[in-house]
Amino acid sequence: MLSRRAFFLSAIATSAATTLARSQTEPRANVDTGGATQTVLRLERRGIEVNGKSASVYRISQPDGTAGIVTRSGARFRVRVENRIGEPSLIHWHGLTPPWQQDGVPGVSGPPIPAGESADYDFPLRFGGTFWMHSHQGLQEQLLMAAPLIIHDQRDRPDQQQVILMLADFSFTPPEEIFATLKKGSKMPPMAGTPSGRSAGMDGSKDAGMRMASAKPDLNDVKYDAFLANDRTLGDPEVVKIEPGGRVLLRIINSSSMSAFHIDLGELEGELIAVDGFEVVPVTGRRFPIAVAQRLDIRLAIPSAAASYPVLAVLEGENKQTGIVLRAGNASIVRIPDTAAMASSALTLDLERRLRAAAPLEPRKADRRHTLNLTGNMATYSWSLNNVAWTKETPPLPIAQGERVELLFVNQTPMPHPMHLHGHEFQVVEINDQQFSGAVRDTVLVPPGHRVVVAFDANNPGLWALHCHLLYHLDAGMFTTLRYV
Ligand SMILES: [Cu+2]
Repeated sequence: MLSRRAFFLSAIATSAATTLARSQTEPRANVDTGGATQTVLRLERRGIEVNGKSASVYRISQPDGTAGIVTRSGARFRVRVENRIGEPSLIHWHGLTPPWQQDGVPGVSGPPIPAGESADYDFPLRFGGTFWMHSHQGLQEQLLMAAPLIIHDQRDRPDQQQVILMLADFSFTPPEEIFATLKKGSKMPPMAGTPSGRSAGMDGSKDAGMRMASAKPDLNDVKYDAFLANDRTLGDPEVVKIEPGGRVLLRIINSSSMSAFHIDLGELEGELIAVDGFEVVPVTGRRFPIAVAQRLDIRLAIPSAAASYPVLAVLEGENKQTGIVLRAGNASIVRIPDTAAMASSALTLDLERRLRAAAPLEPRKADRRHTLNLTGNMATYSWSLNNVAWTKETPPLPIAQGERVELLFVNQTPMPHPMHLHGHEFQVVEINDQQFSGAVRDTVLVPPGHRVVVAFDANNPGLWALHCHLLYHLDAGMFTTLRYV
């Protein structure tokens, strides 16, 4: 008799892009499929309250209500996704390196899961760290179709409490309407020509419509109604009990569609030990930038007196903030306003330049380099790579198995773009022509006028997405694929 797993693996082996085993949705969890446990993740609608108003959003959770997955390195990622939202969906395992057919990008890795059906996933987890999952279908991510994906490994210490902080931007306006407004040139000022080469020289035009009055460069296309930390605002923040004198590992995930933040640890000094799941030589500080889709692992040593410690995220270029409160002992909780005293600056690469991978790629000359000019036109809200807005007919960039590949991102627009490569971890090796052995990660910020080079080993053959992780830029076509099959 063919087990489900054997069926799944043979399906993968014998056909190409439509291989996800499908079955009718059934109400069951943790199905034992021949020795290893399968985790069920349900895509569902749910109601939340934001600023006293109710909203209908999505969730990715196990039957017991747990959002996302916590697992361990070396285990298999054995998951069934049940689509219960009444429309097609597909979930991407951000930062993982599955076989390409299980990567969760509709039209690239495979078709979306139809309403009422499910798909099975099964692949080994090569490494641990802080990852996340989100819909790659349409604009579902804006409606919070995202969840943590935490993989424990030998770095986890028994004496440290883990606290997940998931950031999101929220609007009561439906995402399709947000996108339509962005595309309506009338509401947007024309883009002020091509950038002069430095972010400081960019004179971000101000707009009374969708965009907030912004610092330079052009930031925050979308005017959001709220910024969420673990689904809540500072009006009613999550309060996490921690041990006075204890250790905390903050796992911060920026699951926002469009918003970057400065993490503000207040009076606590933190030690940044990993970015996008990969270890870095520790960097201590009280403020750390986090672009869209990036993750930060920050270790905190909590003083022994009872006290409460807000962990805030301040929107880049503005004073809006969100966050959670760590409460050590019976400290009182002070109400924190949702605006900071001062507007923050735009994110820079100052920290990125200082980061050093704890385990860098083996030194090696690149076999191939692809240049990706980040291009676009704000007036028509068109975004592209090398002036091509992606369609299914766009030819993939060629690479070959075994190669060391470099990607040079050149940002020719007045907006920052967080660039994400699927299925591979890369190392940041050059910023503005300065070479260094930077962080290993999966998403790198490319500010206006900057040139950033990342390197990776082509060790996971397939058809892979490469794109800006700002949701409306991605949807507008700032996307391409790499292929080696
Ligand atoms: Cu972008």
